[in-house]
Amino acid sequence: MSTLMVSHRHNARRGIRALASILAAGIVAASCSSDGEVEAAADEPTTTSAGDAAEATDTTDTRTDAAGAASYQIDIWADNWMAVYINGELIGEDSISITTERSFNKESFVFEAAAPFTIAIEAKDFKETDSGIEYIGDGNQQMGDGGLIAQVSNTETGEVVAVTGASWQTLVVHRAPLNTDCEKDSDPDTACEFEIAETPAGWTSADFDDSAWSGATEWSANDVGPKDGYDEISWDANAQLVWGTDLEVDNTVLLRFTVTG
Ligand SMILES: [Ca+2]
Ligand SMILES: [Ca+2]
Repeated sequence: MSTLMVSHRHNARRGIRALASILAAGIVAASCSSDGEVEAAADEPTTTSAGDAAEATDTTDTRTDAAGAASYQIDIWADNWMAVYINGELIGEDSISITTERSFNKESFVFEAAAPFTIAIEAKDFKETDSGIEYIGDGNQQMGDGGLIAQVSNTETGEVVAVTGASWQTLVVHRAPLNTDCEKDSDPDTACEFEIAETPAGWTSADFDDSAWSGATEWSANDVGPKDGYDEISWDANAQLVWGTDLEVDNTVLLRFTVTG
């Protein structure tokens, strides 16, 4: 279906391995870059809903052009990092860099929107390199794991209008390591295989078609081990920790949900 990009900017041995991985999976593009660059390069929200074309302001937290707009707050906790978009507009991102060790924290962002509106979240588990491994060379060298929970409430009425769960659509765009037995290898950048899919253009916009994506996988608190900041939020009873199908191998996960009103 979608066109996928393949680039090999690393050595031939890695390239061959990555190509073999692509042929096996048939779905992915691979590249070797430092953390986050792939997503950032393809991440411009290129389409917006009707009526936005004339909006030339650079405000980042309001959408006052739509009739019936209300004020909402999204509470979110992620292992390790996230950015939140409403109808394609970035309204907030994790205040602690993903490269900060044990960067666990909650965030709360306030925004204005008129239902229906689409929430899009880019979530990243920390990985030191595209190998998917962290603490490389240290005694605790390992595959890190991810996890995220969020809820959206109307700031005036307190009504919770969205919580994370299986009804959110997800696309995993960075998976590593595919061969998890490389976890303790002395050279994980050589030994570990990875898959990096192209981040779809316009994926944060309201009219993006995510019907081919998968429902989020719900995980228990025991699975994720949510920590610093998690207990600072009074989570709605229906809010679930979510991620891809693998807490360790799935490193960058895109999530979408539309609040219908
Ligand atoms: Ca992590
Ligand atoms: Ca990981």
